[in-house]
Amino acid sequence: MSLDIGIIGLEKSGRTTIFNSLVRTGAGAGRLRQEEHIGTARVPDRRVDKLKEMFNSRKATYAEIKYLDLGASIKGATGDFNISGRLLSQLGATDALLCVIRNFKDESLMHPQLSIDPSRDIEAMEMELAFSDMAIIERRLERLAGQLKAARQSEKLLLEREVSLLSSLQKSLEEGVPLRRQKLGGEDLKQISSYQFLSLKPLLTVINIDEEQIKNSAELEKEMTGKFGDDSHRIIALAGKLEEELAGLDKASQQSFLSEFNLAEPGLDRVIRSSYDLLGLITFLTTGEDESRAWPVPGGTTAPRAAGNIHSDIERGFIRAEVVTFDNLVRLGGYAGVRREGLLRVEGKNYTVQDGDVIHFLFNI
Ligand SMILES: Nc1nc2c(ncn2[C@@H]2O[C@H](COP(=O)(O)OP(=O)(O)OP(=O)(O)O)[C@@H](O)[C@H]2O)c(=O)[nH]1
Ligand SMILES: [Mg+2]
Repeated sequence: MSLDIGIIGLEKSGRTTIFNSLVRTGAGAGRLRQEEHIGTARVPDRRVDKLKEMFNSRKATYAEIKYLDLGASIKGATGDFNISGRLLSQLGATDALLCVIRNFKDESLMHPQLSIDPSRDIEAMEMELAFSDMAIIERRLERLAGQLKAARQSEKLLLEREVSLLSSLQKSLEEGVPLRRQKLGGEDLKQISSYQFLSLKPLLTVINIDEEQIKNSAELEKEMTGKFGDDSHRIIALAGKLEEELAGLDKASQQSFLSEFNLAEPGLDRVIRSSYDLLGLITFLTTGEDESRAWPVPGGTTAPRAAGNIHSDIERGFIRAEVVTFDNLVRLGGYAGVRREGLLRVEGKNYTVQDGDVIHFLFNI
């Protein structure tokens, strides 16, 4: 399953700094081109560590998210820059966007708008995404108008339906409602799935703050979330530069670093987890001598589909799934206890996998 998140933001907002810290834990980063970086981050999950310990697994494998730092900065709606060409097709292919907003002060580093104002920059980014979508819609509507003139009666209905859908999306965009906030039904979503609409993608805004602002970061997050956030647009404040240093330390030094700043966990862990939530993913787990592993699947995935993530043979030859919740498995100290309490469930092919299920699939091929 590919989970790709594209990083956007104004020039010098800290995108590469945050990218570097995010992918430090993963399989490492590489370059696509000059200034274009791609890398994976590990989704932290204590459940995997616990299973590895309980079952003496040789390795632990975590879910991973791919981040793309595409270099090209988005200049804001007032600039002369449009998201187009290579950048648009790269961003269009991602599952979600992460937008870095600068809130750190540095006299020696000019902000493109000359001052620090996160609300202004969030609005500008939203507008930039909306402009990109509006341009796509405009071009498509022009073409549709031409096609309609030449269309046979039987084709007309379909074309007219698309015109009416795109026109209503256009209207809402003009009123400042990003596509992700427009309650679109499955049919509509399917019809527009081939377009590279950026405001349709779930958005994670990361406000890049100074160390001194950490003590007020919860308030800042709350304020910005109140103004701009919702289920499909999460907002997190993060001290980018500090996180970059933190990511480079060993576990013990990290711990003392965190307590110095009164933090429960690295901010990056929250960013990664929020990315995961934003994508609507849940985790099921597998464990054994070989490996304890977290598997990301979209909420609502059935057992055979989930099995297909492990191997297509297991999906094809699916017989049943033996399922126990992670909490029960840990509480009862292993499978013997789980069986004794009757908490090992046998589920069939219509079972919907839940977050935290530890699953053993039975199959034949
Ligand atoms: N004080 C402070 N400086 C930061 C922070 N994050 C990034 N910087 C600095 O800001 C400058 C730009 O950071 P980058 O991560 O390169 O930003 P970018 O958005 O990738 O920039 P470009 O790709 O060059 O447009 C660097 O000198 C960073 O060290 C931060 O949280 N605090
Ligand atoms: Mg950069």
